Amino acid sequence: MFNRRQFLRGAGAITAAASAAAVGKAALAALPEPVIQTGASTAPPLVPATGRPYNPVVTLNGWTLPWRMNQGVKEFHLVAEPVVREMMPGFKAHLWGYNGQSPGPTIEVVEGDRVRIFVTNRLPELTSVHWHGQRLPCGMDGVTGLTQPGIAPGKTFVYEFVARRPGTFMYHSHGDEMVQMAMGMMGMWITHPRGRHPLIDEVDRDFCFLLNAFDIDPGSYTPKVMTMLDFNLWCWNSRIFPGIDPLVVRHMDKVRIRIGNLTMTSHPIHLHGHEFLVTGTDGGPTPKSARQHEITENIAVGQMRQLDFLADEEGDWAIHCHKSHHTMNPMGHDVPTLIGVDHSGVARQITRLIPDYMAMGERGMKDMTEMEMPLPENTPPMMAGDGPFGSIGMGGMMSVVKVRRGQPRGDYRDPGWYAHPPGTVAYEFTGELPAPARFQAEGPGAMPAVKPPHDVEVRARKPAGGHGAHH
Ligand SMILES: [Cu+2]
Repeated sequence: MFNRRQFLRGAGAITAAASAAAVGKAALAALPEPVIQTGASTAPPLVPATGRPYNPVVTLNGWTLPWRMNQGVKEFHLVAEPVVREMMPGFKAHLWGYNGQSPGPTIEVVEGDRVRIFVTNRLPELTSVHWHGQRLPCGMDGVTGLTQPGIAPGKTFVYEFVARRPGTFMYHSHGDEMVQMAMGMMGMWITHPRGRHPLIDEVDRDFCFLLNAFDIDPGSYTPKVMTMLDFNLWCWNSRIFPGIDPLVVRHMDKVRIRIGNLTMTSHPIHLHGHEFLVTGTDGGPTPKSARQHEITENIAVGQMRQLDFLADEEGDWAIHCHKSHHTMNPMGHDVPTLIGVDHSGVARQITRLIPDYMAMGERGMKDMTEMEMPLPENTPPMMAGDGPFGSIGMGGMMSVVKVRRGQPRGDYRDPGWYAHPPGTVAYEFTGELPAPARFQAEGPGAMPAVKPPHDVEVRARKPAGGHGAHH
């Protein structure tokens, strides 16, 4: 557990660090006390008590970092450190992050704010923080070796710049980047517009989350940092479904969802039941003439997207990555496809050798969600998430937008499952099935062969000038 006295003892030495020389001595008289988060639940929006007012965001399974005003400068304190992240109930991962969690806290500021961020390194190796997408002095860009020396273990560096343009941004490690990103060192940054903005509408609910991915073997706790593509945990804010909180909104709310991608592949994020406008990208607000309605938006690696929609349809609407492997939890990709294969005889023989053997997948793989398959300790189920009608059979990058007429303004509490009006749910047909008429209408004449198939002769010649051959 984090202990304040221990931290301050460390900070005493840090204050003397030469790296801080560029910043006024007054600013360093005392570091802002770091705020540490130990839980993984969604914190309520942090309404600003100081500085310009704005409508704060809600970070899914995350929180916003409180700040201190120091002579007109917003001061934040990020602590890079090993953390334990609950990725879903019953499954914890040993990650690296900031202030007790991965991802780190969301930083929220206002366009034009002067921001000072203290970054203390409590990792066993050097780090630095890159402020992804910000306009800033080059020396504040946070690239180890290029724009600054790495922050050595135990040291604190200071970053200071003006948040010049409004939008959705990210921050992440830029020292031993491959390892530290694979371990979860990232967070979101929101710069709210100063006053009314012609291209940024005011919304009732403003959600944000990062797309991130880990490769953690079943039964273990630490990500494999060398993995490049074959991740087995596809996360929103280092959480996997059903561990991702729902996005709870009031019927007819204007809703904004901001998403940043720090995985190594793109994610087509798909919302059910509504169309959204892509109102912002990495470059800032999208001109109104260039906006189009979408139901799926592909978010490439390193990109941010801002999606706005009117929640005018009540219900429990799925929102998920449309790459179906990304709505799954750990599995081996070398499992053969066995749909249609009757392997009951084989299973009987194998069971003589391996009593626990379980034949899988001959009717698809969803059966496995209902099987009580023994899993190693600290392993999430491959597909899980119980809904009101049974197993949802999904994991990974998935949540539910819950649109409710009765949801009070500003209330983010889960209202439970949607009570469908009578007669509006798909139902089982129990009458007699009519014979399919089209089979009689179609015949061999429906698509006549151009030419009866005869033996086909192909002449192939090796490009290197070898001998021709007849087949
Ligand atoms: Cu995906």
